Amino acid sequence: MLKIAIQKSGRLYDDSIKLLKECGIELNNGNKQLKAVAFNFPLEVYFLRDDDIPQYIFDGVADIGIVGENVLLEKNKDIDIVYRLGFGRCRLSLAVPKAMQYQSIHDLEGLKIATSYSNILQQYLSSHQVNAEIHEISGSVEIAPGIGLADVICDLVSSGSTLFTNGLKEAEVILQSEAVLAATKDFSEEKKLILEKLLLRINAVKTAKNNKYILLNAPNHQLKNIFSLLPGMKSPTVVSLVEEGWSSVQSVVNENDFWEVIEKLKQFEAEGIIVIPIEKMIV
Ligand code: PRT
Ligand code: ZN
Repeated sequence: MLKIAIQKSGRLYDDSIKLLKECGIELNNGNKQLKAVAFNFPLEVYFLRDDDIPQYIFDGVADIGIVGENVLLEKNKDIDIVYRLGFGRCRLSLAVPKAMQYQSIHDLEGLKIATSYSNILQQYLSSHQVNAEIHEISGSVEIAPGIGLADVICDLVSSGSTLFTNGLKEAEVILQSEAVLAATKDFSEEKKLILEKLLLRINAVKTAKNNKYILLNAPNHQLKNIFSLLPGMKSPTVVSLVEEGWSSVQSVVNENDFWEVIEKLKQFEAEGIIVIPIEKMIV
């Protein structure tokens, strides 16, 4: 059985559980136990504090885990990132009091910086040859300047509202982060096969989310133009309509260029465009 560690509660919990569910993996974790076994997939799930996940994977207690890249880099264990999951996005930033005239990282020379990410911060400061005093605290970093504990902070930011309400402004982004699937470097052949199966499912779920199924009608003289916009997985499907000179085209379109493609399709006389979400996509 493959052992996966996920966050027990917190910002990554819901998305981690949702991902397993979308992969067709059913768990019985109604009472928030420490671990749960999947009914229909050889997977055992451990519920842990996110900070402990890299160590558990490194020690081999868990084989894989879902954790923020920020935590993984801070803990600096010799484990691999096998999939970037696209949720839990945030950035690790240096933030300074609003009134401070911040121009460059060198303005932090000699200052006191509060953070829960002292390793990442130290590396960043060293790479810019800045000497500052790092004050490690485990939570509520944003209040440190207000209570005189530090001059500036280095903390995770998503909307920026925590910084704003604490009279701080973002000065430098040190790291862009998202949840990742991390894995031990040391797998048995059996576990490797289970991980491959899991990754196939995760990839099918994520690829489906990034694509939409599209159906449209178009005059035959525009089909070449339309195919160039909608290459699809292998190539688009074309079916003749009863109406002479017209065809129906079916393909997939990437979420990122969706509206741009739709606008061009209209220019190429496409009509009756229908767009449908895809549940799973195995390329
Ligand atoms: O109990 P446990 O130790 O497991 O959880 P935790 O409290 O340490 O972590 P948790 O649940 O807060 O966050 C888990 C992971 O979510 C982090 O390691 C990040 O990878 C990711 N993540 C994404 C965030 C945020 N966004 C985020 N905004 N983690 C924390 N924050 C905090 C930030 O520290 C600050 O206090 O939210 C505040 C800022 O948010 P904005 O929206 O006001 O900018
Ligand atoms: Zn934590």
